[in-house]
Amino acid sequence: MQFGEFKSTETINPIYKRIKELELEQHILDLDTYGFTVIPPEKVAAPDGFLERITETVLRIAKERSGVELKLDENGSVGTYKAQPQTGSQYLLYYLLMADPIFEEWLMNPTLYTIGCYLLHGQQQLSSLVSFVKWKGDGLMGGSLGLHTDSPPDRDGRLPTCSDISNAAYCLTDYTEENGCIAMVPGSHRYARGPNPGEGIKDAVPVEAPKGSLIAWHGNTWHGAYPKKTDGLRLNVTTYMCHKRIKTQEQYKQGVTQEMLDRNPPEFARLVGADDMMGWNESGPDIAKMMKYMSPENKKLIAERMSEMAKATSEPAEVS
Ligand SMILES: O=C(O)CCC(=O)C(=O)O
Ligand SMILES: [Fe+2]
Repeated sequence: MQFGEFKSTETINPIYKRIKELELEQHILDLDTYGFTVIPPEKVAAPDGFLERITETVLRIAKERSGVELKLDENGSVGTYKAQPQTGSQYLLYYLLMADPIFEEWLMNPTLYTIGCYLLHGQQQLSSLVSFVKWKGDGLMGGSLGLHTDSPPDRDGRLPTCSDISNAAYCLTDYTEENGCIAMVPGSHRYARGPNPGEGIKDAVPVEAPKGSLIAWHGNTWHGAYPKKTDGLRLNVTTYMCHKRIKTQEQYKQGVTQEMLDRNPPEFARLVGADDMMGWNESGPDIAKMMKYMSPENKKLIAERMSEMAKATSEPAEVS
């Protein structure tokens, strides 16, 4: 029997095939079972030297925004950097896609792209691209793990059972518990709600991974981070994607330039919402722009629906 070609799953068959080609089956099983996975550097498949280039770029941007020159083996400081939230031992660098073309290259990384596609059924868009810059100290949550979900909960804390969010940290430094790595509560993505205060801490595990790894998780998974006890930086690039029906954190749809769209494949345009016609004014939706960047699967679906409608209107009305 041939899997990957079923008619009823036409839109997800390409994702299934990509997962197999990239040998990510184990990681999909981890995500489904435990709500997170660690993809080792060789399966992240970034080109040679990419990790070093992106690390240097993040350090350069940190210097531009804070006035402080950071070194991987030394503790940092906030300097003149104002963006919140921040503590005495951590801040976040935001809106990185607009800061250097290397982040466009990262966004199109096949492994990262495929994980987002799987969790969000091909309907993913970039919500934020940030770097958590962390050094010795209590971290963001004052010494507690700060467990939370990335999917925005309802007012009563409930979440949909599907994933609305796919998040992934590309580790630019080694992740160990002592180094203040991310904490996960295995299986918590199935609870479809966020943690109550203090809940989940005893079940949390440190997610240890060498630099160059990609730690990916389902938006419902309870997670936080351990305080950093060692000297030096813990650095990452975190790519947070959301389903197209959800608001994005950063404003890529408005910010991305035509030049950026032109130098990247149509998948990039869809990730930054160039095909999103919502938010129109008296001129109505920009259907031509939507059609220009729409995925082949959606185009096919629309063509089929239109031909059905045309057929239905051309058939003679039934006389009773
Ligand atoms: O600092 C960490 O590793 C946790 C970060 C986090 O909560 C996130 O990226 O959503
Ligand atoms: Fe988070």
